Amino acid sequence: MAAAVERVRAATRRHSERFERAIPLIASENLLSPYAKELLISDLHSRYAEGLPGERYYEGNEEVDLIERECLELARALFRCRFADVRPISGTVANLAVLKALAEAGMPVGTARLANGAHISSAGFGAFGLRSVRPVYYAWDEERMTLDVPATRRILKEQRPPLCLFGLSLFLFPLPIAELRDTLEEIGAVGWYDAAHVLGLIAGGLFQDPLREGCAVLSASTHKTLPGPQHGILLSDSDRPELVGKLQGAAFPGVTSNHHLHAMAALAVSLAEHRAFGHDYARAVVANARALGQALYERGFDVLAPDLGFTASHTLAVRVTREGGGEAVARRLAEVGIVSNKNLLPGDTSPKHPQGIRLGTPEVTRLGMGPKEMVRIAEIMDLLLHREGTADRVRADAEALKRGFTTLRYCFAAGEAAYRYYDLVGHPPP
Ligand code: DSN
Repeated sequence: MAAAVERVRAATRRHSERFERAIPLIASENLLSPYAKELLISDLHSRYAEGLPGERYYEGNEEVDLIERECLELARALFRCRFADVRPISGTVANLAVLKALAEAGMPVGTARLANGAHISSAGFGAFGLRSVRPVYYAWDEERMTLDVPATRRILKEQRPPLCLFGLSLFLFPLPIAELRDTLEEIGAVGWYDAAHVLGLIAGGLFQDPLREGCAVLSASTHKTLPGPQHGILLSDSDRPELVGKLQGAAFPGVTSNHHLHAMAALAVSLAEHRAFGHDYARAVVANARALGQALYERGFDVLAPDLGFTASHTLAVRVTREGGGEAVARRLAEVGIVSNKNLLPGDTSPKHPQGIRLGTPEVTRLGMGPKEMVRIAEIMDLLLHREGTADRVRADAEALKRGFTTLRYCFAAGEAAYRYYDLVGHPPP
């Protein structure tokens, strides 16, 4: 038993040290601040608090009530809305809550296709399938990597889905919700925005403002461009109590029992930190993504949407057919310490063998990298994938670049080591 404990502790330490050396470019990942991280290992982790503040099913929740009220107030202020619920324990669970609240079996629900960047929640094997709703696919403009508005308008008028999901996991550009708003109103559809990827950009005022553009409800995870704990959130600015009531009932008891109080407390800290630093952070994230796109493009990479500056978010999509396809390229990059993921691109049919990779700048930006370092990352990728640089040489270059960037920015208590979680715990590291 003790040996198993040591094996797991040691593996976790090796994992952390690997990421300390690596260039982390997964668009959906980020680092937690020291104040947020300490709450994840607090006693809150051991407790239950079903229900809402002041209406619990367990005793001992006085401080939990205070934390939850604080978290809700921070969320409502940051996103300028009347309603927040911080009980979904992940983005997918938040999506399930929306489907439970606003959909029923057999209902047509608007969404993008997976190959055009939609999240697996929209799939038959995901949350849509679980709720037995029928996807109505929007038309896609491959050049602009967003919805084709006139064609989507026609589809919506024809199929009349009562619920329309806007949101992507390959989220390069804002979605044209304001342009489709009149159509949504005409067919009586509720607009639903999955902001998981771009939550921190929205809060920073950098992307789009879906609650003002025509979406009644927003769901999200809280650990991507919003650098919080792995958790979920629901937001709405609706003044319709029955909508809010349905969302609350879906969050609990619909799709959660306990809502992971340690993560909720960490989320409160992350929201407060984002109020202080979010605008500067979001601006730097997007500037870095555009700089990385440009630098890769100049080195012969097929970065999507070159005429539009590659991206307006934290994410880049690169077609790597010439370099061996998404699976091989993501693996070769990981072997030298550049961590990304293979990704479906428009036209792809096999999720296991897609033509793309997805790159994101949330984590490298949080560590203080800027456009100069984005050029350096592009040079290193070019060396590996176009100039036959040896793995050892490329790995050494990547590690040398990373060495100067292991402290966190854009948070209180900045400057702490980002990956050495065991420094926080107070007993000897494995
Ligand atoms: N799987 C996550 C992503 O990488 O986009 C979203 O849940």
